[in-house]
Amino acid sequence: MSADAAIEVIVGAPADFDLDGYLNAKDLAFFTACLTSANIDAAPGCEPADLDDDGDADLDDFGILQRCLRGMELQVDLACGN
Ligand SMILES: [Ca+2]
Ligand SMILES: [Ca+2]
Repeated sequence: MSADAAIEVIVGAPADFDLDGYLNAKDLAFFTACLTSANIDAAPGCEPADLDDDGDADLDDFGILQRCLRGMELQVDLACGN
């Protein structure tokens, strides 16, 4: 029961690209590797970095990531991207 609850927390967390339940330097590294200019399609494999779902991985998406960034010790807040 508790294992299911833990999985529920991790799945769907905005910007937690490696799905470890934390938004930290590893997720930031993934995003910065995918960062492009506005209106340029995200590179193959970089689709998760398109946090606002408009096809690119730009500074708008980074703004969402920044609101979610909490460091190594805290689990991501599922509502942080709203
Ligand atoms: Ca993560
Ligand atoms: Ca985007």
